[in-house]
Amino acid sequence: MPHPTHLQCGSHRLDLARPRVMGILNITPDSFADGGRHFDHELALTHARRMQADGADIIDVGGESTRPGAAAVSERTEIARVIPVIEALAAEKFLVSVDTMKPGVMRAAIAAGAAMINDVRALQARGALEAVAASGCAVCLMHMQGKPRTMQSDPNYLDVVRDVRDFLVGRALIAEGAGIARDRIAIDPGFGFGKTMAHNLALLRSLRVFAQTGYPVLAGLSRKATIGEITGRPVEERMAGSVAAALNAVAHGAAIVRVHDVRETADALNVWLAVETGAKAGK
Ligand code: 9MG
Repeated sequence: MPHPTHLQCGSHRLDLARPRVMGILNITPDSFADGGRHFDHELALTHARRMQADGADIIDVGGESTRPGAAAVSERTEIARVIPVIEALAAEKFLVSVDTMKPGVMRAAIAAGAAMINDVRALQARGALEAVAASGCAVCLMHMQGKPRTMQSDPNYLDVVRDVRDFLVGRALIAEGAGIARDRIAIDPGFGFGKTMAHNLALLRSLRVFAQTGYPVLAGLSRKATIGEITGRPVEERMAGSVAAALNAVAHGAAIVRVHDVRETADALNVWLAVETGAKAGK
Protein backbone atom coordinates (compact mmCIF):
# COMPACT_ATOMS: atom_id res chain seq x y z
CA MET A 1 0.00 0.00 0.00
CA PRO A 2 1.31 3.51 -0.81
CA HIS A 3 2.30 5.85 2.02
CA PRO A 4 -0.70 8.09 2.84
CA THR A 5 -0.15 11.69 1.74
CA HIS A 6 -2.50 13.30 4.26
CA LEU A 7 -5.14 12.84 6.95
CA GLN A 8 -8.33 14.78 6.34
CA CYS A 9 -9.53 16.22 9.67
CA GLY A 10 -12.69 18.23 9.03
CA SER A 11 -11.52 21.28 7.12
CA HIS A 12 -7.87 20.69 8.12
CA ARG A 13 -5.77 18.68 5.70
CA LEU A 14 -2.87 17.31 7.72
CA ASP A 15 0.04 16.83 5.32
CA LEU A 16 1.90 13.62 6.20
CA ALA A 17 5.01 14.28 4.13
CA ARG A 18 6.71 14.86 7.49
CA PRO A 19 6.07 13.25 10.90
CA ARG A 20 3.47 15.08 12.97
CA VAL A 21 3.24 15.75 16.69
CA MET A 22 0.06 15.41 18.75
CA GLY A 23 0.32 17.22 22.10
CA ILE A 24 -1.54 15.73 25.07
CA LEU A 25 -3.91 18.02 27.01
CA ASN A 26 -5.47 16.12 29.92
CA ILE A 27 -8.32 17.96 31.64
CA THR A 28 -8.53 15.63 34.65
CA PRO A 29 -8.52 16.35 38.40
CA ASP A 30 -4.76 15.94 38.68
CA SER A 31 -4.09 18.54 35.95
CA PHE A 32 -4.86 22.26 35.71
CA ALA A 33 -6.62 22.34 39.10
CA ASP A 34 -7.39 25.80 40.45
CA GLY A 35 -6.23 24.83 43.90
CA GLY A 36 -9.57 23.27 44.79
CA ARG A 37 -11.81 20.74 43.04
CA HIS A 38 -12.28 22.74 39.83
CA PHE A 39 -10.27 23.13 36.65
CA ASP A 40 -8.81 26.33 35.52
CA HIS A 41 -9.63 26.20 31.82
CA GLU A 42 -7.37 29.23 31.20
CA LEU A 43 -4.37 27.24 32.47
CA ALA A 44 -5.24 24.42 30.07
CA LEU A 45 -5.53 26.88 27.17
CA THR A 46 -2.18 28.43 28.04
CA HIS A 47 -0.61 24.98 28.00
CA ALA A 48 -2.22 24.17 24.62
CA ARG A 49 -0.93 27.43 23.12
CA ARG A 50 2.54 26.64 24.46
CA MET A 51 2.43 23.17 22.88
CA GLN A 52 1.39 24.63 19.54
CA ALA A 53 4.18 27.22 19.66
CA ASP A 54 6.58 24.38 20.50
CA GLY A 55 5.60 22.40 17.41
CA ALA A 56 2.38 20.48 18.09
CA ASP A 57 0.29 19.95 14.95
CA ILE A 58 -2.70 18.51 16.86
CA ILE A 59 -3.92 19.09 20.43
CA ASP A 60 -5.55 15.98 21.92
CA VAL A 61 -8.02 17.04 24.63
CA GLY A 62 -9.11 14.35 27.10
CA GLY A 63 -11.42 14.50 30.11
CA GLU A 64 -11.26 10.87 31.27
CA SER A 65 -8.04 9.11 32.19
CA THR A 66 -7.41 5.80 30.40
CA ARG A 67 -4.40 4.92 32.55
CA PRO A 68 -4.40 1.36 33.93
CA GLY A 69 -6.72 1.25 36.95
CA ALA A 70 -8.26 4.67 36.25
CA ALA A 71 -11.89 5.17 37.30
CA ALA A 72 -14.51 5.91 34.64
CA VAL A 73 -16.27 9.30 34.62
CA SER A 74 -19.81 10.15 33.51
CA GLU A 75 -20.58 11.61 30.10
CA ARG A 76 -21.77 14.82 31.77
CA THR A 77 -18.55 15.28 33.70
CA GLU A 78 -16.43 14.56 30.64
CA ILE A 79 -18.39 17.06 28.53
CA ALA A 80 -18.10 19.75 31.23
CA ARG A 81 -14.34 19.23 31.31
CA VAL A 82 -13.49 19.20 27.61
CA ILE A 83 -16.06 21.26 25.70
CA PRO A 84 -15.07 24.78 26.87
CA VAL A 85 -11.45 24.00 26.00
CA ILE A 86 -12.30 22.53 22.58
CA GLU A 87 -14.50 25.54 21.73
CA ALA A 88 -11.76 27.99 22.64
CA LEU A 89 -9.01 26.13 20.76
CA ALA A 90 -11.16 25.56 17.67
CA ALA A 91 -11.99 29.29 17.63
CA GLU A 92 -8.22 29.90 17.46
CA LYS A 93 -8.04 27.52 14.46
CA PHE A 94 -6.14 24.77 16.28
CA LEU A 95 -6.50 21.24 14.93
CA VAL A 96 -8.27 19.76 17.94
CA SER A 97 -8.66 16.06 18.65
CA VAL A 98 -10.85 14.71 21.44
CA ASP A 99 -9.75 11.64 23.37
CA THR A 100 -13.00 9.87 24.22
CA MET A 101 -14.80 6.53 23.92
CA LYS A 102 -18.31 8.00 24.41
CA PRO A 103 -20.50 8.80 21.39
CA GLY A 104 -22.25 11.61 23.32
CA VAL A 105 -18.91 13.28 24.02
CA MET A 106 -17.88 12.76 20.37
CA ARG A 107 -21.01 14.54 19.14
CA ALA A 108 -20.60 17.43 21.59
CA ALA A 109 -16.90 17.76 20.72
CA ILE A 110 -17.60 17.76 16.97
CA ALA A 111 -20.27 20.47 17.47
CA ALA A 112 -17.69 22.46 19.47
CA GLY A 113 -15.16 22.29 16.62
CA ALA A 114 -13.09 19.12 17.16
CA ALA A 115 -11.67 17.83 13.87
CA MET A 116 -10.48 14.42 15.07
CA ILE A 117 -11.79 11.70 17.38
CA ASN A 118 -9.16 9.70 19.23
CA ASP A 119 -10.94 6.56 20.43
CA VAL A 120 -9.07 3.95 22.45
CA ARG A 121 -12.04 1.62 21.79
CA ALA A 122 -11.83 2.02 18.00
CA LEU A 123 -15.49 3.17 17.66
CA GLN A 124 -16.88 -0.04 19.19
CA ALA A 125 -19.37 1.74 21.48
CA ARG A 126 -22.92 1.74 20.14
CA GLY A 127 -23.46 4.92 18.08
CA ALA A 128 -19.76 5.82 17.84
CA LEU A 129 -19.34 4.88 14.16
CA GLU A 130 -22.44 6.88 13.26
CA ALA A 131 -21.29 9.91 15.28
CA VAL A 132 -18.03 10.10 13.34
CA ALA A 133 -19.52 9.13 9.96
CA ALA A 134 -22.01 12.00 10.21
CA SER A 135 -19.13 14.49 10.53
CA GLY A 136 -16.08 15.27 8.41
CA CYS A 137 -13.76 14.43 11.32
CA ALA A 138 -10.78 12.14 11.22
CA VAL A 139 -10.62 9.21 13.61
CA CYS A 140 -7.79 7.37 15.31
CA LEU A 141 -8.76 3.73 15.84
CA MET A 142 -6.72 2.30 18.71
CA HIS A 143 -6.29 -1.29 19.85
CA MET A 144 -6.87 -2.19 23.48
CA GLN A 145 -7.14 -5.65 25.02
CA GLY A 146 -9.60 -5.54 27.93
CA LYS A 147 -10.69 -2.41 29.77
CA PRO A 148 -8.54 0.35 31.34
CA ARG A 149 -9.36 -0.81 34.89
CA THR A 150 -8.07 -4.36 34.40
CA MET A 151 -6.21 -4.46 31.09
CA GLN A 152 -2.74 -4.96 32.57
CA SER A 153 -3.71 -7.97 34.73
CA ASP A 154 -2.84 -10.72 32.22
CA PRO A 155 -2.51 -9.58 28.61
CA ASN A 156 -1.96 -12.39 26.13
CA TYR A 157 -1.89 -12.88 22.38
CA LEU A 158 -1.22 -15.70 19.93
CA ASP A 159 0.92 -13.34 17.84
CA VAL A 160 0.73 -9.78 19.13
CA VAL A 161 1.67 -8.06 15.86
CA ARG A 162 -0.71 -10.10 13.72
CA ASP A 163 -3.56 -10.00 16.25
CA VAL A 164 -3.37 -6.23 16.69
CA ARG A 165 -2.89 -5.54 12.97
CA ASP A 166 -5.86 -7.75 12.03
CA PHE A 167 -8.07 -6.07 14.63
CA LEU A 168 -7.17 -2.57 13.39
CA VAL A 169 -7.61 -3.37 9.71
CA GLY A 170 -10.97 -4.98 10.55
CA ARG A 171 -12.11 -1.87 12.43
CA ALA A 172 -10.86 0.42 9.65
CA LEU A 173 -12.85 -1.55 7.05
CA ILE A 174 -15.95 -1.36 9.25
CA ALA A 175 -15.43 2.39 9.60
CA GLU A 176 -15.11 2.76 5.83
CA GLY A 177 -18.26 0.67 5.38
CA ALA A 178 -20.07 3.05 7.75
CA GLY A 179 -19.15 5.98 5.52
CA ILE A 180 -15.87 7.25 6.99
CA ALA A 181 -13.56 7.92 4.04
CA ARG A 182 -10.22 6.14 4.04
CA ASP A 183 -8.29 9.42 4.18
CA ARG A 184 -9.99 10.22 7.50
CA ILE A 185 -8.72 7.09 9.29
CA ALA A 186 -5.53 6.56 11.33
CA ILE A 187 -4.66 3.40 13.27
CA ASP A 188 -2.78 2.92 16.53
CA PRO A 189 -1.48 -0.31 18.14
CA GLY A 190 -2.24 1.09 21.60
CA PHE A 191 1.06 0.77 23.46
CA GLY A 192 0.40 -0.16 27.08
CA PHE A 193 -3.28 -0.97 26.58
CA GLY A 194 -3.42 -4.63 27.59
CA LYS A 195 0.24 -5.25 26.68
CA THR A 196 3.35 -6.32 28.53
CA MET A 197 6.70 -4.68 27.88
CA ALA A 198 7.58 -7.56 25.52
CA HIS A 199 4.34 -6.96 23.58
CA ASN A 200 5.04 -3.22 23.36
CA LEU A 201 8.59 -3.75 22.11
CA ALA A 202 7.47 -6.33 19.53
CA LEU A 203 4.86 -3.87 18.25
CA LEU A 204 7.34 -1.00 18.10
CA ARG A 205 9.89 -3.11 16.25
CA SER A 206 7.20 -4.17 13.76
CA LEU A 207 5.45 -0.82 13.33
CA ARG A 208 6.25 -1.01 9.61
CA VAL A 209 3.69 -3.85 9.35
CA PHE A 210 1.04 -1.34 10.46
CA ALA A 211 2.29 1.38 8.12
CA GLN A 212 2.09 -1.11 5.24
CA THR A 213 -1.70 -1.28 5.68
CA GLY A 214 -1.81 2.15 3.99
CA TYR A 215 -3.45 3.87 6.98
CA PRO A 216 -1.36 6.49 8.81
CA VAL A 217 -0.01 5.09 12.08
CA LEU A 218 -0.25 7.01 15.35
CA ALA A 219 2.04 5.92 18.18
CA GLY A 220 1.76 6.89 21.84
CA LEU A 221 4.57 5.83 24.15
CA SER A 222 5.08 9.06 26.06
CA ARG A 223 5.96 8.51 29.75
CA LYS A 224 4.36 5.04 29.70
CA ALA A 225 5.25 2.16 32.01
CA THR A 226 7.39 0.48 29.36
CA ILE A 227 9.66 3.56 29.28
CA GLY A 228 9.83 3.34 33.08
CA GLU A 229 10.63 -0.40 32.98
CA ILE A 230 13.46 0.13 30.52
CA THR A 231 14.99 3.20 32.18
CA GLY A 232 14.09 2.54 35.82
CA ARG A 233 12.74 6.12 36.00
CA PRO A 234 9.54 7.38 37.66
CA VAL A 235 6.92 8.97 35.41
CA GLU A 236 8.19 12.55 35.89
CA GLU A 237 11.69 11.56 34.69
CA ARG A 238 10.79 9.75 31.46
CA MET A 239 11.21 12.57 28.98
CA ALA A 240 14.45 11.41 27.35
CA GLY A 241 13.21 7.82 27.12
CA SER A 242 9.94 9.04 25.61
CA VAL A 243 11.72 11.14 22.99
CA ALA A 244 13.85 8.13 22.03
CA ALA A 245 10.71 6.01 21.70
CA ALA A 246 8.98 8.63 19.54
CA LEU A 247 12.00 8.80 17.22
CA ASN A 248 12.11 5.04 17.01
CA ALA A 249 8.39 4.92 16.18
CA VAL A 250 8.85 7.42 13.34
CA ALA A 251 11.89 5.53 12.06
CA HIS A 252 9.64 2.43 11.91
CA GLY A 253 6.90 4.21 9.98
CA ALA A 254 4.72 6.16 12.46
CA ALA A 255 3.15 9.26 10.88
CA ILE A 256 2.01 10.89 14.13
CA VAL A 257 3.41 10.67 17.66
CA ARG A 258 1.27 11.47 20.71
CA VAL A 259 3.44 13.12 23.36
CA HIS A 260 3.58 15.21 26.54
CA ASP A 261 6.97 16.79 25.84
CA VAL A 262 6.23 18.57 22.58
CA ARG A 263 9.23 20.88 22.34
CA GLU A 264 11.81 18.16 22.97
CA THR A 265 10.07 15.70 20.64
CA ALA A 266 9.68 18.27 17.85
CA ASP A 267 13.38 19.23 18.12
CA ALA A 268 14.45 15.58 18.01
CA LEU A 269 12.22 14.90 15.00
CA ASN A 270 13.55 17.96 13.18
CA VAL A 271 17.13 16.79 13.67
CA TRP A 272 16.22 13.28 12.56
CA LEU A 273 14.41 14.63 9.51
CA ALA A 274 17.31 16.90 8.55
CA VAL A 275 19.69 13.94 8.69
CA GLU A 276 17.35 11.67 6.73
CA THR A 277 16.21 14.09 4.04
CA GLY A 278 18.27 17.28 4.23
CA ALA A 279 15.02 19.17 4.96
CA LYS A 280 15.19 22.08 7.38
CA ALA A 281 12.70 22.37 10.25
CA GLY A 282 9.29 23.81 9.47
CA LYS A 283 5.60 23.10 9.56
C1 9MG B 1 -5.67 8.41 25.16
N1 9MG B 1 -4.44 7.70 24.92
C2 9MG B 1 -3.54 7.28 25.85
N2 9MG B 1 -2.55 6.61 25.26
C3 9MG B 1 -2.82 6.60 23.93
C4 9MG B 1 -2.18 6.06 22.81
O1 9MG B 1 -1.07 5.36 22.91
N3 9MG B 1 -2.74 6.24 21.60
C5 9MG B 1 -3.90 6.94 21.47
N4 9MG B 1 -4.42 7.08 20.23
N5 9MG B 1 -4.56 7.47 22.51
C6 9MG B 1 -4.02 7.29 23.72
